[in-house]
Amino acid sequence: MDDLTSRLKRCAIEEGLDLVGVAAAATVPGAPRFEAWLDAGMHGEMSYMARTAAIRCDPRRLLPGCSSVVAVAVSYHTSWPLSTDDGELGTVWVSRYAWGRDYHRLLKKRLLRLGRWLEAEVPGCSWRACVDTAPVLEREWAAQAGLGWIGKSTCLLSRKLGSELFLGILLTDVALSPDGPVPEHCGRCTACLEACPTAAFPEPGVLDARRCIGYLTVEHRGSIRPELEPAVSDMVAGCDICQEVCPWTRGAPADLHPELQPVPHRFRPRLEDLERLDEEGYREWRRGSPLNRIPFPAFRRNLEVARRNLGDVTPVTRPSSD
Ligand code: B12
Ligand code: SF4
Ligand code: SF4
Repeated sequence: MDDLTSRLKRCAIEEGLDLVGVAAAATVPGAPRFEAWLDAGMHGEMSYMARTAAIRCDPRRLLPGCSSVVAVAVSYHTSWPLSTDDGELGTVWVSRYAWGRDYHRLLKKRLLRLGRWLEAEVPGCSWRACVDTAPVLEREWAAQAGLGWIGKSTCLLSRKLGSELFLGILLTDVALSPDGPVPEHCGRCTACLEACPTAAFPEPGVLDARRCIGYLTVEHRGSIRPELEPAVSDMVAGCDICQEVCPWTRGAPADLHPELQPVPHRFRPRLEDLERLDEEGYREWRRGSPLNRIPFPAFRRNLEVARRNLGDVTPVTRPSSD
């Protein structure tokens, strides 16, 4: 590894990023898999995925002259209860990724500082920081950069940190020393495939987004198909099950970042309290989180599904007998 690459990696760790690796920019090896996924319509209503397919398959189309892809990850794994643990009666589940601060902003800020550091070292270089919303296949690049492997759950997993990771990418025209991919360590495990409540994996490593609760509660507009409703259970924003059952995630170190710890009102909120929120109240409830991808009507739909699944579970306050 050259000196610039090792200093860049040190800077990334000092900025609060847990994992960092480098890949050489090229057409992504998984491009045919991605195209097959689109052709099968598994992206559902996420038409932006198909619209930007060509750019997603080659980062040099996003940053002309791109030579290196720096992939970073931050762990959001916490020691707080699992979605399948018994919760207090009448409460619902908000996915772990939305408990703390918005990861888009958090990672972007850290990546922007990393980009500025690189620019100070190599004046005139070009770079671009991407978190989630840019047309980049982030998991693929994280795997190419050796951060971990792509598991049967389709998540990027690290032996050190499990899969509850937020990913970010820094594209640059600076030639850095690439890391190679690491071997996969799923072995014979199939826990994620078996645990998925909506059977969203047509085969290991392929996710039909149209069946995923992460899609149905966040990206999908309109009503949820009645046959999938019971499996959505009490989940009103995202789903954690395929990661919570993963042995690598279960054994991972927890609570690495105080800023990603749950704010109390997003950990197992009471359904009744959420049902009372008007649009303004909803905006306040989700403020600072990544939940702005769920518009109010879709959130109300999620609450209605949870209400049908939970039934009338509001605890009754009885007059005292003494
Ligand atoms: C669209 C999207 C979704 C969709 C579709 C998910 C999917 N699996 O495709 C929905 C809404 C369902 C979703 C759900 C979730 N998402 Co999402 N999502 C994205 C987004 C915007 C694009 C993903 C994408 O391109 N999908 C298309 C598929 C085909 O691509 P892919 O999964 O990356 O697979 C490629 C490679 O993995 C490769 N590949 C797969 N297997 C193998 C095996 C081998 C051997 C090889 C060589 C290659 C290979 O082939 C594919 C084509 O290149 C990314 C951000 C980004 N810009 O990348 C976040 C992202 C993938 N999501 C993320 C998260 C956290 C989630 C949720 C946990 C949120 C939640 N709690 O509800 C769930 C997890 C569900 C799951 N099991 O994947 C994280 C993933 C972190 C991680 N550790 O992997 C990302 C990276 C966002 C971020 N910046 O942190 N998501
Ligand atoms: S996030 Fe939930 S619904 Fe989606 S694939 Fe994983 S277990 Fe299945
Ligand atoms: S649960 Fe098992 S099969 Fe699924 S991603 Fe984790 S190790 Fe791989």
